[in-house]
Amino acid sequence: TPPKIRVEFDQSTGVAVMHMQSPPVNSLSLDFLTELCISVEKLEMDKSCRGLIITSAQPKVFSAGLDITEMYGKSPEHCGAFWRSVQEMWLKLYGSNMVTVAAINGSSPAGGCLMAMTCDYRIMADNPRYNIGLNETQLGIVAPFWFMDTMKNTVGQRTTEIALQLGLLYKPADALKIGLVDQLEPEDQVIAAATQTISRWLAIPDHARQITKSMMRKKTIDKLTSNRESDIQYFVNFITKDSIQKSLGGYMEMLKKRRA
Ligand code: CO8
Repeated sequence: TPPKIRVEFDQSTGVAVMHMQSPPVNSLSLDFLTELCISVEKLEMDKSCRGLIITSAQPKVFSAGLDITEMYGKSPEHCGAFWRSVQEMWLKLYGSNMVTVAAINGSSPAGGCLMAMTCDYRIMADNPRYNIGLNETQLGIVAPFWFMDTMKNTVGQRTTEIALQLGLLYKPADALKIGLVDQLEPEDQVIAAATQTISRWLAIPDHARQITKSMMRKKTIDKLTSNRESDIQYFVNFITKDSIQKSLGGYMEMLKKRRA
């Protein structure tokens, strides 16, 4: 199978661009997340790499979020391994020493939004057909505490309460208004704008910026790190319930019908 992640590293700038290329919609499968984590780890260990831009090679979609087929009709063991890889992705990206910028060139629901929120800065394509947000409740599921924390850290408590209960997906202009994204650009300029932003961030001494980032995020990261196993247990119990499986099945049907 072809690689789901393609990394372009520019030695002269110290910036890597990670293209997610898992057709059709970059859904976060176990394989995809494993590959992504390996790529991030490699870059993290490479001292010459100081910045990372995450973007999509698929048209219209940044990432459709967690791959629902990894949570539907699967064994508890599989669901557990899958959830561990979701945690790993979040821990690696939210705790990265690199400057990270999400170049959101398409829709970014649920896990896609989570991934974008792990970055230091978000630039979204100014196309009203795209949306972004944590829409879990619309699927009859509940965003885990660390999804909630990440959103709270991004847009604040009040906005998060509303967004999460209603499972809101925001158009780019509205996402900008609530601070879920930081900047809008015409679609074909999103990556160039991300490159520009990152060079500004890289002008700050690395150690000072890194310590600041890590101090800001430490409490949130420690909360998951010290509850990892119970979070997996909770997820597996929740997702394998008959009622939840039924919701997920219905949601997948709806996705397919909508297209037909
Ligand atoms: N997982 C698996 N397959 C998916 C997913 C997904 N998340 N999203 C789309 N697909 C499939 C579709 O079913 C479709 O399959 P097929 O070709 O067989 O019909 C194919 O991908 C293409 O999808 P669309 O035709 O819908 O493509 P569009 O370009 O029209 O739309 C969107 C793209 C906007 C991304 C749209 O597909 C969409 O809205 N997808 C669903 C997104 C979503 O709701 N994701 C939520 C996942 S749950 C999550 O991330 C966090 C869960 C936390 C769990 C906590 C429990 C405790």
